[in-house]
Amino acid sequence: QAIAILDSGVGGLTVAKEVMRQLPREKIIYFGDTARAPYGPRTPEEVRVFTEQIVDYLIQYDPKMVVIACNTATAAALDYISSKVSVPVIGVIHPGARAAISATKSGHVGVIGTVGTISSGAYTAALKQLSPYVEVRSQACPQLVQLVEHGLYRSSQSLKVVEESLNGIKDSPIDCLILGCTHYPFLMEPIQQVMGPGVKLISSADETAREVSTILYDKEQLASNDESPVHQFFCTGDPIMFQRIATEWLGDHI
Ligand code: DGN
Repeated sequence: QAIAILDSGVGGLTVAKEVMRQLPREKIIYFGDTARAPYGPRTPEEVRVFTEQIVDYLIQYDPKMVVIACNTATAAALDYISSKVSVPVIGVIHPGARAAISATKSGHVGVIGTVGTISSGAYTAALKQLSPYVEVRSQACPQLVQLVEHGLYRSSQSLKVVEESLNGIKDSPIDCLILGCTHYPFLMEPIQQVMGPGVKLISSADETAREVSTILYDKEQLASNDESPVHQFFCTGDPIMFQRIATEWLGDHI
């Protein structure tokens, strides 16, 4: 049985890569809804419907768990999807919030994400639930996802777009910044350059992969095969662009 991982596009590959690193025996079925990305500007209802369609598709493959590797879809649909399917379903917001709370020293945490994620207030709620006195500064960065979906994250244009997008948060007194969109780790370098060395960037990928591992361990469902698993990838848009980005990011031909 595989672990199903889904996103609006290539962003969830940042989570898939970490799951592959921490759990190399696990088979992954990845779904990127590239034809309908970005999800950020869509209404929560629409994102919920799309997420449900993808999960219904993936459930045919009988996965042992589902990872909603998209913050926008986590904010809009995690509770609904969890109540619908019988296997464990996890999102990326709580793992990201946990990682930030353990990293911050000053208690001032920044969050960047899509319009959908930031306006849902899901990060602020998750952070305050863990640590009531944490100060949260949030900023929506709607331009960044398309940079990644179009394969332009290594282009000279990306630093300029990142600089503009972070204008509202770069001078705030935070000591860590949650990359609250799974596409953003593709832009780790320009984001770090703009924020400066004093701000630690938090990707929810590591912590999410750890949660996958804990759940499978507790349920005694960790894979025990000796041969390397063969992963499967699905996308709804241009498969050539998806394959190019996935191959580059995962460092392995897919
Ligand atoms: N990668 C997704 C997220 O984490 O929110 C969303 C990107 C998008 O579709 N806008």
